[in-house]
Amino acid sequence: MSLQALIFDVDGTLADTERDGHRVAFNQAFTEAGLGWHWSVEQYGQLLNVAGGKERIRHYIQQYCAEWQPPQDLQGCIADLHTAKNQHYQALLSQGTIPLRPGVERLLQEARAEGIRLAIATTSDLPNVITLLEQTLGKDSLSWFETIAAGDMVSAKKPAPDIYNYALNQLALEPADCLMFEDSQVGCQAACAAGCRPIITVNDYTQNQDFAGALLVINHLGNPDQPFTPLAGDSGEAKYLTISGLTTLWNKSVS
Ligand code: XBP
Ligand code: MG
Repeated sequence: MSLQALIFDVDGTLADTERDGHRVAFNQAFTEAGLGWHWSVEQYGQLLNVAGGKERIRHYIQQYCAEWQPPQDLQGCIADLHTAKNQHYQALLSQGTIPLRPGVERLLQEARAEGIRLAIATTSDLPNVITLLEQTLGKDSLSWFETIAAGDMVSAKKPAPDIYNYALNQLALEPADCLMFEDSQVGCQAACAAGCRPIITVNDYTQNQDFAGALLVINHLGNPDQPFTPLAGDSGEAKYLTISGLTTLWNKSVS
């Protein structure tokens, strides 16, 4: 048995898309719809506990908009806001201002060179993922991933394991054949519930969260000239994650 595949979360893991991407786009959609809603950087950190854009808007309405008179078709209203938000988000990505996180491109290339299969499991919608990948890694990069499990392909969003189960099913692999990469507590819970101890790369929004069950917690994947900071778990002498380092970690996790 050997490590077969790496499965990546997108938002917060491949790129820091939340604060300056999704959040800004949500606010643009709210303004455009004539709503007086504005999600600050701080408040958005709380709202991120609810995965999924439509689910997040619904949660916000329930928690913070007691005075607001909802339209008869609330579901349609939320869907329209979410569609508009995604258009703004993709326009923002197309400006090229949101780069991949340190070590992401290097590790993906290394995995491809060593025949390790790649997949994505995200709460975000597929067109958002496609735009991010094409913008940062080029059009060809979509073909690097055997499956891109995204958004409403499953009904229960993270922390439910469904999107990981969907990706594993598409890959025809067991959780023990894979390593999963996440940045958040809800993502960590989803990976654990799917049967895999994830590797966590934290960001500003998630650095103080609880990553019970994670194999390793670091600040980013690292690069030869940009070592990661270990936060929990055993990264040995490694300064950046390589396929060889991941194989060692994976061997320990399955033995
Ligand atoms: C992160 C999310 C998403 C995005 C918004 O997804 O929670 O909901 O904030 O995306 P992940 P959508 O970390 O799983 O990649 O608006 O497209 O849902
Ligand atoms: Mg994430």
